This record gives sequence, C-alpha cells and structure tokens, in this order.
Amino acid sequence: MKFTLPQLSYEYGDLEPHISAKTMELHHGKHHQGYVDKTNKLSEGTEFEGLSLEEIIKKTVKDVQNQSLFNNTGQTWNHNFFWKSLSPQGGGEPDKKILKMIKATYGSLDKFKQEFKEAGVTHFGSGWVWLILENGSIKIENTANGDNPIAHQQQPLIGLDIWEHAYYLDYQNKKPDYIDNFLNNLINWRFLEDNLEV
Ligand code: MN3
Repeated sequence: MKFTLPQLSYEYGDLEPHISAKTMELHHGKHHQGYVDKTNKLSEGTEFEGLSLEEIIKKTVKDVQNQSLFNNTGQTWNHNFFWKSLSPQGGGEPDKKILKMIKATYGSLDKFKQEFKEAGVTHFGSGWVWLILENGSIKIENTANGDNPIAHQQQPLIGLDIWEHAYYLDYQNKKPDYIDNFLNNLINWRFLEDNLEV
C-alpha cells in the first residue's frame, strides 16, 4: 500500500490573499508530492514497507542509516497535518475551552500570538512551529527540517510550516508577515479543537 497525496478540503485559491494559489500549487502539488514519492521509494522493499507514516517516523527518528526516510516521512506527515491547520474560514477567536487554555498559559490570545510568532521568526533554517499538548497544558515548540512532535511522543494540536518554500513566493523575506497572516486569518481553530479531544 503506497502513500498518496491527500486531497485538500479547499481549493488552491481559497487561502488568497494570504497564501496564493501559485504557492499552493507548488507547495502541495510539487513539494508535498515529492515527499510522498520519496517516502514510497525509500520504504519499498524494506522492513518499513506497509507501516503507517507514524510508525515509520517513530522507528527511524534516531536511526542514522534511515535519516532520509525519516526526513521524507516526517515531511509527508507534517504537510498532511499542515493543510488541516489552515482554513479559508480560519483566524478570529478560538472557542471558549481553547481560549481558556491559552489565557492560562500565555495571559491573552495576543500574547500567545506574539510568542508563536517569535518562535517562528527566530527559528534558524527550515522547520516547523507547533502548538502541542503536554500534561494537560499547551506549549509552543519548534522542530527542524522534517522532525515533528509525534517523533518525540508529543501530541501536536496545530502546525505551521516555516520552510522558505511555504512563504517565499508571497512574502519573500517577510516571514513575520506570513506568520501574522497565519495567526490572524488562516489558523484552523476547529482542527486544534478536534486534536485536543483525541
Ligand atoms: Mn512545506
């Protein structure tokens, strides 16, 4: 059973003006597809064939021999999660339960956004910013390259791609603006809510 590129629940142009159709076309159609293809190629005929993405990630995270498989499987999973972290109807305020958790940890929604943005802006090189659930409370974490929370037994609630390919066409060097737009206009609070209930 091969991995396939997931269908999105929205059209490439639906995230405009925050993320352009052109970026989506390249990001989903080329970059993500590339990770899926490489994951299939690298796992074929190995002990990893037939395992789920999660299983491969957990088995290869500390395995130097299979670093390329880990990177590509991680990126396949990360993008599956990322597309759901975005919504054309995103942004605004989360529901009361999430708002309460955010206020308990960060003081206010604005303060949370500030810290999430800071985590993304200061991250050096390719990677991801996540909100994770740990011991009943929320926490912002960064991972580099294809790494992710599930590789470290953590529960991700939302994830933002901060690789240059995610924003460069639309924002060039203005990574802070890309992150602002994610937090203000695209973040899928409903998806975060669903992940909280898992
Ligand atoms: Mn990407």
